[in-house]
Amino acid sequence: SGPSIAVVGVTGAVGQEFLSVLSDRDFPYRSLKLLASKRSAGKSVSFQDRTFTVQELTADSFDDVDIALFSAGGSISKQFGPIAVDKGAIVVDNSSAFRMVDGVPLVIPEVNPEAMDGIKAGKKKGALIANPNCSTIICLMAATPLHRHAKVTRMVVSTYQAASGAGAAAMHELELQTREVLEGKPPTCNIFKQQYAFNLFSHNAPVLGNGYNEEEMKMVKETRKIWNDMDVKVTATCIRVPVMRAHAESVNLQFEKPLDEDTAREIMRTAPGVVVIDDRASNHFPTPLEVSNKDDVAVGRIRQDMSQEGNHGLDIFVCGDQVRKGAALNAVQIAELLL
Ligand code: 11C
Repeated sequence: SGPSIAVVGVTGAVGQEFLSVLSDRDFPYRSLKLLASKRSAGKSVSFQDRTFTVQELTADSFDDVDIALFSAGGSISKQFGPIAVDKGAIVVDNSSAFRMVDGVPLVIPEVNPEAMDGIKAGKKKGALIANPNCSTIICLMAATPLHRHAKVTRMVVSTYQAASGAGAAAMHELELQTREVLEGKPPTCNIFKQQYAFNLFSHNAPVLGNGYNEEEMKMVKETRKIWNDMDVKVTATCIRVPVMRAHAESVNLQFEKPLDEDTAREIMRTAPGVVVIDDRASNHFPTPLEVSNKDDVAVGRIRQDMSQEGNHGLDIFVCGDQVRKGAALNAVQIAELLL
C-alpha cells in the first residue's frame, strides 16, 4: 500500500540519498521506479533487500506515478517535470527550475507546511512542489524559530559550503585532489577550475551583474518567498570550502523586537529538526563532521550581537548535512506531508 514513487536522477549523490532516507523513514510505497539518463539505464541498485534496475527517463516514465522525487538538474526538471505533472504526479523538485515560479510552493516542512495546503486539498491531481536550495534550508531551519518570536528585519549570511553541493563528481574531485597534493602531484581540476583541496574559493555559481553570485541571490529570494515576507533584508556571501557533505553558515540577525540570547537558546532547543551545540566552556560548537549523515541542523555560537542596541541582534553558527536536510530528507518530508 502507499503511493507509487519515482526517483529521477537516482544515480546522483542526492538520488542515492533519497533511497537511504525513504528506507530509514520506512516510507510506505506501492511501487518504486528508479530513473536516470540513458547512460545509467540497466544498472542494478539494491534497496531494502531488493534489486532494482535503473530505467531510462523518458516521457512515458510517469504513467501511474503518484509522487516523483526529482534531482537530476534544472534542465531535466524543466523538460520532464511538467510531463510528470500532466500525467497526474506530484513532483517534488530539488532543482532551482521552479522555485521562484508563482503558484509553486517552496517548502521546508518545519517552516512553511501551509504553503502546500492547496495541493493537499487535492483540487487538481498533478502539481509541482519545489525543494529550496540547501543553504537556504539550513539557514532557515535555525533562523525561523527566532523570526517567529521577534521578527527578523535583516539577515547577513556567510556560508562555508561543502563539495556535495556540486554533486558526487565534486566530492570525488576533493578526495582525489587531496591525495594528489599530498603526493606532490598537480591537482586534477575538472569540476572546479582551481585547486580545491587545502584551499577555499567564492562559490562556483555564475556571478551576476550586481556582483552577487546565483547562490547568494537564491538565499535572498527564497527566504522572502518561504517567509512570505517581501520586506526582509537579506545579504549573503557564499564560499566553497574543502568539506565533504555538510554546509556551515554564520548568520547575523537583526530583530524588530528585542530577543536575548538565553531566550533564543531555549527557542532553539525546542525547535523541531534543530539541536543546540553551544558549549562555551569546552569550546564545542557545531561542525560539518558532527552533522554529517544526521537529520538535524545544529546551532551554536548563540550570542548577542554587541554592535546592535537593546538586544535587537544575535549571531549564530549553523551546520547541516547538505545531502540530507539540504536536499533528500527535506524532499521526503514534503512527500510525507502528502501521504
Ligand atoms: C551548492 N546549493 O551547495 C548549491 C547546490 O539550487 O539546488 C544546489 C543548487 C540548487 O553548491
